[in-house]
Amino acid sequence: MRDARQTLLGARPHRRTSRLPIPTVGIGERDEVARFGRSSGRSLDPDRKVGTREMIASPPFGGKDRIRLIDLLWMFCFFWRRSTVVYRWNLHPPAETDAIRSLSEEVNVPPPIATVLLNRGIDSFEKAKAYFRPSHDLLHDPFLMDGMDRAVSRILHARERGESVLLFGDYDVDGTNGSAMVSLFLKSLGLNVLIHIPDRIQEGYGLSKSGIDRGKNFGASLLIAVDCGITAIDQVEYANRLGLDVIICDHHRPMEALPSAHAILDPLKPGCPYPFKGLCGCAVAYKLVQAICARVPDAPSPDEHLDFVALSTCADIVPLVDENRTLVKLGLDRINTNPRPGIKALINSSGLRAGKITAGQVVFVIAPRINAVGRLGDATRAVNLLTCAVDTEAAALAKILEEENRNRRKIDEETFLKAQQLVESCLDLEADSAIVLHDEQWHPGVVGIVASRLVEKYYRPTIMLTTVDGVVKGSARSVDGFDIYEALKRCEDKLIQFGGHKYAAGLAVASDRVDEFRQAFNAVVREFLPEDLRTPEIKIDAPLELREITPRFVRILNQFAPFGPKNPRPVFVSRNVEVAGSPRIVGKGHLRFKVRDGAFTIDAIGFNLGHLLDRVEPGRKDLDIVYSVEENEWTRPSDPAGDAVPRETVPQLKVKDLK
Ligand SMILES: [Mn+2]
Repeated sequence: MRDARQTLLGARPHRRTSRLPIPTVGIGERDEVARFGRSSGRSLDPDRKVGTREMIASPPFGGKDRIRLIDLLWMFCFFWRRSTVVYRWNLHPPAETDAIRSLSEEVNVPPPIATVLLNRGIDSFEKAKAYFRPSHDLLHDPFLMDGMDRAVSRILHARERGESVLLFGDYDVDGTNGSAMVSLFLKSLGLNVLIHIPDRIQEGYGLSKSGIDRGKNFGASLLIAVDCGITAIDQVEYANRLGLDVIICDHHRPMEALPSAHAILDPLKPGCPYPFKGLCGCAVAYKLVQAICARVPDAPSPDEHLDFVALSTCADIVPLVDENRTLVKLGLDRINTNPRPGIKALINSSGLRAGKITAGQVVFVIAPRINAVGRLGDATRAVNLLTCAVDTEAAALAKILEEENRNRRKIDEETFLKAQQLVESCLDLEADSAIVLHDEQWHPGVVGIVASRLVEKYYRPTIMLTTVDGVVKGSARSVDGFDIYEALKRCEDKLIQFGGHKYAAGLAVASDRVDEFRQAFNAVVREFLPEDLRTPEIKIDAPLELREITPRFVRILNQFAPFGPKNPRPVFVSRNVEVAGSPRIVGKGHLRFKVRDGAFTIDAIGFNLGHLLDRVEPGRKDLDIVYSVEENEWTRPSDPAGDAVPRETVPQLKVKDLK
């Protein structure tokens, strides 16, 4: 029962709307666009603004023209549909029935929830309690981190002697929050602090000699690096020569040789016995703060800095398990009950609702704003906001971030369109396993974000390169499961420099070796990217009958938050459900419909799934859907914004795919 109109609606190219904030990451961070957003398939004209309503309301063509148009649309639809990314549905192997039953009874949750818990390694009452009620006692002893003793003693020594400290942070959320936190903390101990955040374009990532010189002129005799430094062998040497001791708080992978720092805190350092390896840079610095507080009787509680740790942990896309989950939970509670002026201002200026901030909002709304200033200019502007103690000043500083984020989005959009043209015109999408693009004009601040968006769209390891001072530099982003750092390592002889993580890395190539590198990288990806990682996967926790979605079920599911990598929102599959009512397209290509199971009916929304409209035929009874359960909150439009407004929440299915 598809008429031309519905085919047209269904065939509309779709993409993530430009209004949705795009997560932004720098070197060494995992971008979660692919995880949170939808792959948009291969749209031919993504910025098509032809409103479907316009076309329906005024068909300017009749007779022959009309047939031809419909044919064209049909061909277009066929081509486009064929090239849409297809997902693998991967159902988690079911746990033992006995285990499900006993955990379900012990924790007093419905069996499907017990199944999800078991999938995540939570198999006892104690573990479930720790999971649902993360608290301070789950934080590890900071002194388990190798080098902690030396770091603490050196800082206390600096305090006694009234030394000045140079704080050297990275320009992303992790680095700026970490610097803001350590700076406020050291100042509260009475130390003199200068923060230096390197300029992304002039100085690049990590410790720089010019920054060290600045610290020397300030009179610093101690340098603390936050979220960088683990590979800065020459720079640490240089600082030592100038008479600065160095303490490194980092979480990036060390190389074989370590810098000659006074103390190195990095859970990934070989031999470091710290039990959790997934901390972000700011969290490593927080462990230092915690350790100092344990040694100084009059120190303020380290808790007041957990808001910084929560923002960094969410933004840096580290796994939200173990200690990270506790840090984020406690930090978000703080942001939601007692936010500091800078964070409050940022929440207000970005249009979020204070008191309800989630990990997802940090990733998609707050983090891009903090990152924007470092992408387009001086990231110290973010530190100034984060450390600001006065509400009115904070509001003015937050405006700057808002403005720069708008600028960043514009550049990002233009770069993406250009990159996309290059892919469509120069690349053989069948034969090329990877994408390596270079344009001298691209803004170095956005190449990482654009690489992520290309991964989302074309689903293959992607490198975006630009030219800075005659050197070709850029960012690499990977697909799920493929270690792009290792891939770059295999092309090491073609590179000047590279560094980062499994999913995101930075690199520099000599300008006359780009083609050579492109071929080498493509060959490595062709050889080492297994077939099953070439299409995106939807991980499904458990099958579910729709009628099991009771208000209590939804309440328990919400307690799985904060959600993030390694702790995603639970995903269920329901088979043979009935389509109820009349499915329709809403917004920019989103699919809205209802599904029914006996007498139970529930709303469903599929973001960017408008092209699947013809699969949800009204009355169809054998629809298979994969979804998470979320609450849709309604505010009556006539009510003024404010917390006293009565709001209704209705559970709905957020559909990820359907068959
Ligand atoms: Mn980091």
